[in-house]
Amino acid sequence: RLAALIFDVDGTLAETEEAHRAAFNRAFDARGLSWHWSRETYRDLLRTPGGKERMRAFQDSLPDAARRLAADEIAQLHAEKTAIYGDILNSGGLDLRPGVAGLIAAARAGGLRLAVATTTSRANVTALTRCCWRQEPDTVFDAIAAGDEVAAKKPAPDVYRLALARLGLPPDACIAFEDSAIGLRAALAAGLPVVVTPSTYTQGEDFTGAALVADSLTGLTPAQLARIGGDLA
Ligand code: XBP
Ligand code: MG
Repeated sequence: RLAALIFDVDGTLAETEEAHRAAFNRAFDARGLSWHWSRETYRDLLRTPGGKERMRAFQDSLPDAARRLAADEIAQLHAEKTAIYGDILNSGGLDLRPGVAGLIAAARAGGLRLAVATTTSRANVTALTRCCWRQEPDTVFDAIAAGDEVAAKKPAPDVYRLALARLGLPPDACIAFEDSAIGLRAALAAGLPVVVTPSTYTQGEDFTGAALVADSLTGLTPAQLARIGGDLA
């Protein structure tokens, strides 16, 4: 029986990646680094989930003569990026994707529990719920599992397993919502049925194994979701 919905954040609740990209570029500029991530570069870099991991992958792709940042410098730069991302969301300009607010409200009214399983940090979840719901994350969600709390980020199932543990529920009582192939693999590996709404950066990826692939969550009801969960259980 369906008991909870577990949401990815970036790309699923909102189209956040352009705000992330702007925050990375501003952090690079503020440090005097000559790094700049265009949309095309960022599309490739999104194959590496996690901001610190993404900066490391980018650095590894540079010529040998380029200046290398040590692990603690990457961590510091990423903390600066997170602060800038918070400022960007704080100044508005980011909306939830269509259907998200309605589904979350209907699920809550129908007695379902709500959770987040994200690669990004809890600080960025807070920035998003304040920006889009004008509420604290613990008011919107019953459980939050973030990438910096687990040993392995998506596509590993760890962050979904942590969300399930915090909900105290088995995977067949939940449905995961994702926008990317990497996130889909993480949720499937945790045994969850998955609804995929591709985002601007993940259009055309391989969503084999998804219970449903839809343009948006608009019009999706808890009753339809209970059937999706039931069919797969
Ligand atoms: C999102 C990500 C994140 C963000 C940046 O993946 O990969 O790395 O791009 O966030 P998903 P941080 O939607 O699959 O969770 O810089 O905070 O890591
Ligand atoms: Mg995502």
